Amino acid sequence: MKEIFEAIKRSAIKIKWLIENEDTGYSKNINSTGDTQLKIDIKSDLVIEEEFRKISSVKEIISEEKEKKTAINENGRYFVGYDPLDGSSLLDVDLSVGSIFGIYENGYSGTDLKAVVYVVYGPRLELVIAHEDVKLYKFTEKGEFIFNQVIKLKEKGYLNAPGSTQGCWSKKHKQMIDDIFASGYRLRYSGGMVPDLHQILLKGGGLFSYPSTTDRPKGKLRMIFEVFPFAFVFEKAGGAAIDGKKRLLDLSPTHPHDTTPCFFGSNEEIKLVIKYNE
Ligand code: AFP
Repeated sequence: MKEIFEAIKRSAIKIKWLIENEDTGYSKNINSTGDTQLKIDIKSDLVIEEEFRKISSVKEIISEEKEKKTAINENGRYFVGYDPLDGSSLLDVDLSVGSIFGIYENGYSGTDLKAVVYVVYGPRLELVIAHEDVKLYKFTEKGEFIFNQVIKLKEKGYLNAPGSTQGCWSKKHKQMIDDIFASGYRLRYSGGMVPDLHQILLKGGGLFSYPSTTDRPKGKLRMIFEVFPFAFVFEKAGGAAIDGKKRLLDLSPTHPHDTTPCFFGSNEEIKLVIKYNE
C-alpha cells in the first residue's frame, strides 16, 4: 500500500506542474462519460499510469478517462480506480481541481475499498490519505508532503453544497435544501467535487449532495472514481455517506462508469437526508 501512496505523491507533483504550465484547452477526444477531454486530462492520466507501471503491488487500473480496465501486474494485489483530474472544466477559470484514487482489493464494489487518496491542486498542493484514519499532508518548500493533521468531522456542520441545477431537482429535494438554508447553513459550491468536499471535511462538516435529477435519474457522479472513494473518506472521518436511503459503500457497480445519487456529510446532516427520503 505504501508504494501506491508514494506513486500517487509523485504523480501529484507532476500533475501540479502540468496544471501550472500546460495548455488547458480541449482535445478532439470524448471520454466514456461523453465529456470532451481536455489535453491536460489525457496527460494527467498518462502520468498516473506511468507511475503505477513502476510498482509491483498494482494488479489493474481503471481511469475515468478510459473506457476499459488496464492490466498492470499479474501478481499485484490492488485494483486502483481513479479520476486523474476531477473538475478539470474549472481550470480555465483558475479554480481548484483534484485527483481521486480508490485502492480496491478483489474488485470494485464499495466493500472492496481498502484505502483512498485524493489530491487538491489549489493555491497549495495538498493530499489526503484515508486508511485507518484520515490524514492531511501539505506539500512544502522541501519538495515533499508533510503531515499536517488528522481530519475528523464534527457531528453537525454549517456548510451546504447542493449539486446539479434546481430546475432538475425533485420537489422533496428542493424542500430539503430550502429547509437546510432556512436553518442557517451557508452555500459553498464551486462545481469541483474535490475542493467542495475538502472544504466540508476541513471546516468540520456540512452536506454535499448530488441527487437523482430529471436529466440524470442515476445522478452524475461515478461510483468507482468519485462516490466510493469519498464515501470511504467521510466514514473514516466520522461522518456518513448514503444514496438517499442506503449506505453508498454497500453498492456495487455493474459497469465501470456507473453513477449513483450521493449525499456526503456529518452525521446530523445525513440523518436529515434519511428523514426527507422516508
Ligand atoms: P467536470 O469534471 O466535468 O468539471 O465535472 C465535475 C464534477 O464531476 C464534480 O467534480 C462536481 O461535483 C460535479 O461535476 C458538478 O456538477 P454540476 O455542475 O452538475 O453541479
